[in-house]
Amino acid sequence: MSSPIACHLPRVTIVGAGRVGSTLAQRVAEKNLADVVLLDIVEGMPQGLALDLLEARAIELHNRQIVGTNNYADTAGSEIVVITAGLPRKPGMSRDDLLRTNAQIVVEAAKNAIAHSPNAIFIVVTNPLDVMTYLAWQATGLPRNRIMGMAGVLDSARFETFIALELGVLPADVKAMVLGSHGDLMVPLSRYATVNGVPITELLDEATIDRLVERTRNGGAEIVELMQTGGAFFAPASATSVMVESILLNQSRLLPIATYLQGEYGLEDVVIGVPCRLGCGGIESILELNLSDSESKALHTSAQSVRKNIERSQEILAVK
Ligand code: TXD
Repeated sequence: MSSPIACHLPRVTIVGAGRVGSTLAQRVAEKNLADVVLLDIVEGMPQGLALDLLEARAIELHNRQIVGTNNYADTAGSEIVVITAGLPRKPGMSRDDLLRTNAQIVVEAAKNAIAHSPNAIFIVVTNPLDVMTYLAWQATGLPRNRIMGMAGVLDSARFETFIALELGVLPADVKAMVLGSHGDLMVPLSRYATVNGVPITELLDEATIDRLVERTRNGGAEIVELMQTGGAFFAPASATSVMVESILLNQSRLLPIATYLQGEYGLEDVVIGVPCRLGCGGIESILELNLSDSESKALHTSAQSVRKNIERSQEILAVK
């Protein structure tokens, strides 16, 4: 046999092999999208998860490589880096404490990852999402098209789910977009939500839509309340895998993505969720929708709260 040709298969690094990270690793490998490197600070854990995922390959019928590691050198040459590393908020921990802890983790992860994968596109998942994406953008010095946050795809999927449940229709037939920050101040755009092109305003009364919007805003908290220990991870991993797929397969999907704004929607120097076209170069363009006064006001209120937390994070990181 002649010597094998060296093949370069796309590689996705996932920093943080917790519930979102490990579920994402499974999705990426089983969708046959890329080889996966799972990195965590806990020794042995990502290695064990990688072995478990490898052992499922014969059953799931794919041949993607999955490596678990504690060493950034093993992530070298990744096309995509997803950052899910962070700590959950523990009892007695203030929001500021959480901001400090996760800011340090995300900044360190972003710097280490970019050092080994200078051409990667970064997707941040760690909360508070919009602020962490801003910090990772700052830490890497990447152009804004190559670093983004995942939240809107998840929040939109939740809105779509609640609309589908209410109407008794196939969830895949429902299309909706949620903009703004990831939290209480997110901006679900009911005016643009449809069931196979039919606006939901034709199908549901205002009070019902308001109820579904409220449930969407509370989507993460509803799951935390039920589970008691930790939060959602299946849908967050699915939402992130859609972004990974759109980049690797150059699908140019129009998705709500947390991105650094430079004047779009009248907003500057802030990261917030807006519709973006996502392809192999990262964010290809930002779509500026014609928002109503109340939608625009809600987006600005959302951005102001992110801006406040960005400023707080700068103070925290400056002190250390
Ligand atoms: O829509 C969204 N953006 C979100 C965000 C949806 C769901 C979850 N969201 C946030 O993602 C959540 O609030 C957390 O901030 C992250 C990860 O959530 P997950 O549920 O996966 O948390 P885990 O299971 O606690 O996993 C975090 C892992 C854990 O294994 C830690 O050991 C690891 O992060 N960790 C680190 N890895 C590498 N390097 C460092 N420094 C580090 N510190 C912790």
